[in-house]
Amino acid sequence: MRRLIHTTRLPEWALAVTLMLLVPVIFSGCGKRNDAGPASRVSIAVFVPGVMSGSPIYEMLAQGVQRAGSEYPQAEVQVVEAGYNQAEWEPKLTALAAAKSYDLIVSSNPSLPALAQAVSAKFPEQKFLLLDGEISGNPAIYTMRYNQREQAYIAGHIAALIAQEGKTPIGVSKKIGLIAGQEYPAMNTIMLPAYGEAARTIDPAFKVDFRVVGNWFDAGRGAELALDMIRSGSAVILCVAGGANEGVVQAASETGAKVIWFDTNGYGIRPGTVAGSAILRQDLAAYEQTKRFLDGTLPFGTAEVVGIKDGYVDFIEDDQNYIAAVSSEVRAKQAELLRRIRTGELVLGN
Ligand code: RBF
Repeated sequence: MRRLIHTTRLPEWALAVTLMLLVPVIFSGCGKRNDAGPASRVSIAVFVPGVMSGSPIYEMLAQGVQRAGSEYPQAEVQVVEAGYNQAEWEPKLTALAAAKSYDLIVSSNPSLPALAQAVSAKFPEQKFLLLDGEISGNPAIYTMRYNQREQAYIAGHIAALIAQEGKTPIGVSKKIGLIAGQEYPAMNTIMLPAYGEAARTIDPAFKVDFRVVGNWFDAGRGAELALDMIRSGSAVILCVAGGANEGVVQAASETGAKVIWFDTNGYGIRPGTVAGSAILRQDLAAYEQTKRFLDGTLPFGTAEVVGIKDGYVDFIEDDQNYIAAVSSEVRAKQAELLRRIRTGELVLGN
């Protein structure tokens, strides 16, 4: 492992600017340094491309890395929120690598591999562990991407079952909604198509109303889009919009519409309104892969894709709020789909 304390040729003002840019929000592992001295310390930065609050995928990222760090006395973990201005991500990531203070930078987002690749060209010694993205062949970068075709498929399946059953103010409907924070390749080419494809296995007439917030925080805009969708006939809406999800849930609960939650178990957020949770075990992935790094076994240069059979993508069926919100007929059909995927009877690809 590289030494934590080192000499740097950056002028003092550059260092000050770097530190200001990197507003550290959480420190953990402080005080856990062992007596062997700084040479044995391992410093890990969690680079959050956005903010954690309201985005379960980032909350899980930080939790997982911190949990791994807490199991190794020599490890220290620092979480850095890069904010919503995506133009600032590359300079901020560059500053983090330029500081030469971190043995590993951990992050999560489909846009991170390209950014890390650019930073890696300038700072080839900097190691990256990237989740929810994919790149292979760079000896400094390891990636783990989730099978989001499966995740969106199981979400579309339950959404269509509930819409078809018609126990909402709209009645029987062949239209389901999807609200995304922004358009990006994984959304447009994987999640949106899989969501509709699953719905059309329930009835080929199903259509998807797809709307985009334009950012990952505007709950007011999320609510507006959801209300408009409900007025146009979608009573079940999948939300993948970070902090804007809150507005979608609010609008749905006021109108009796249903929300399908993505990434974490969302039933408790608004019992009765949240009627499905298609999750990623990003906390587990972050924990396990950080541990592999700390054990010296993380296979840098490789890219893994994991899904339902590996236990990293799932649908939560045993939550009391799900059981109370969704009829036993719909739950039985959803359970049957999950069984077929888990046993390999239905292979969705990725
Ligand atoms: N998901 C979030 O929950 N919060 C975010 O702030 C967020 N920002 C993103 C920014 C970009 C540029 C991209 C490509 C995706 C972003 N996502 C965000 C979506 C995230 O990567 C993932 O696709 C979803 O969380 C669904 O698993």
